[in-house]
Amino acid sequence: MITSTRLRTAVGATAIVLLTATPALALGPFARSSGTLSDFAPSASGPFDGARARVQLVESSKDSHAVFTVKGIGASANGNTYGAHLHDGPCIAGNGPAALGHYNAHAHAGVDPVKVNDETEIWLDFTVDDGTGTATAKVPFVPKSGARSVVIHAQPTNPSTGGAGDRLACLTVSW
Ligand SMILES: [Cu+2]
Repeated sequence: MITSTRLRTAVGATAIVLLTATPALALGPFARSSGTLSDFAPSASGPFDGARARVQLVESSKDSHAVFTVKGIGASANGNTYGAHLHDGPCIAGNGPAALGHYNAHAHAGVDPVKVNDETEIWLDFTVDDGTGTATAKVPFVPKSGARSVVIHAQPTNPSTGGAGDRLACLTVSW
């Protein structure tokens, strides 16, 4: 008797878990953007002037996968690695601060202390090869909708701090 009851309970619990999980299984791309990069220093020339980029965010269960590609990067940047991240704010040419800080899942969820790493933020550093850079990231959260941006920085991302130097250019991604 007891065994049978326990089994039924276990089956019931499994069914509830599946029902609860269903809304999170909305698979597929939820954010996509492509276009010419916006320049944070329009008066200065740089390797990302006129370069084009594309970003796609895809949800799978509780994870997100991001793919970021930049094309048409100036030859002076070949072989260099640049930090790039999903930022909270919008992409506005000539206005680096408008992009705000990194999108951080702990900050958005009210987790304290906020950890900064490649699982709480979407880091998309890329190395330029023949004018093209590509990066992918997988994180265990789905970023909340908003008018956001991918920001390209002058340096690779420091894994301890998330810093990557000056902001060079950005791409709008809004969903
Ligand atoms: Cu950044």
